[in-house]
Amino acid sequence: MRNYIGVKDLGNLNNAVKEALKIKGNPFAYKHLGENKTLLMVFFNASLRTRLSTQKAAMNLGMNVMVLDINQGAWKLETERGVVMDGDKPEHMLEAIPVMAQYCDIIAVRAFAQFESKEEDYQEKVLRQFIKYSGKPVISMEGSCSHPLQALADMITIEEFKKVTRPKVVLTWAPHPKALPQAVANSFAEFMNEADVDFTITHPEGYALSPQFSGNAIIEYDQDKAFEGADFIYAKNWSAFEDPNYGSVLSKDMSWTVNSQKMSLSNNAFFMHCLPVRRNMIVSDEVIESPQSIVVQEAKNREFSAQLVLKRMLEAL
Ligand code: SN0
Repeated sequence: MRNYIGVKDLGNLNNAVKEALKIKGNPFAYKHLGENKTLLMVFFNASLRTRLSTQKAAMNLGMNVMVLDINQGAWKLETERGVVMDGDKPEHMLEAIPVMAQYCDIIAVRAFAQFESKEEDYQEKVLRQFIKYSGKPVISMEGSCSHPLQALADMITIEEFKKVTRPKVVLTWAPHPKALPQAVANSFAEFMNEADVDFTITHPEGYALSPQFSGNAIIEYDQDKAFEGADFIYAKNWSAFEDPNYGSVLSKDMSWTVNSQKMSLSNNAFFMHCLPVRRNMIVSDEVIESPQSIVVQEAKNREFSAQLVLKRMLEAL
């Protein structure tokens, strides 16, 4: 594998999930692969799970790991060419990226949506610049419109917990105080469209995701109706995608919070969320603390989604 930006980079999704579960069964079996190889993780935004799970995955493979937090200790980076750099950004990405590439074999990057230009966000402008100017394999640790390491971990988790061959999976919007990217919801939808599941997305009107990601999902504006018969409830907030509201909060309707009464409409569904989660906005204390909540198991699988991607990249170096 050269780069990991979306589901297509995995080839056959079933095989990828099987391979990740095999790695989970024996995580240190490939320790020789990463000998004297270095992963550089570059963060433009905060992280807890991605930072720890990706580093752990690299260590399982015997790699060395370096972490750079742009905005905390590194020079602030200019991203636009042609700018007179007389402001607060001392370094340009056009030098910084090839320099970073000198010290590593694989680069993983987190760069959230800026919400300044939908076109730039949906072209994954920062990740594309890393691919173009580093000459190294690049992993998205959440770009501006997708989070494929999370979605692969979600896929692995559903495979482990499903009780029927073709479960009903529901992605539900839930309220949040701030404008969040569509990235997690986009990638989850992208992967579910490739998976053998019955997939519904429920959200208030005005929150349609990009059709490029929502694909063939059933769209249901009545959350209660969407929950009926669900085997998995995947909650997430996202800001509006459609123009002219791109990146805005249109609703904080607390009747969309996932609580016990709503879960009781489902088929005793498992509750999933990528975390971090705002309790009693997105999900009630009762639901996230219930035995049906599998958010921690889901986070554990971040290690194996990252390890699968790193393993395939190391094999192709
Ligand atoms: C990010 C998002 O894309 O929604 C990362 C999720 C893995 N979430 C946040 O930025 C949450 C911030 C907050 O204030 O709750």
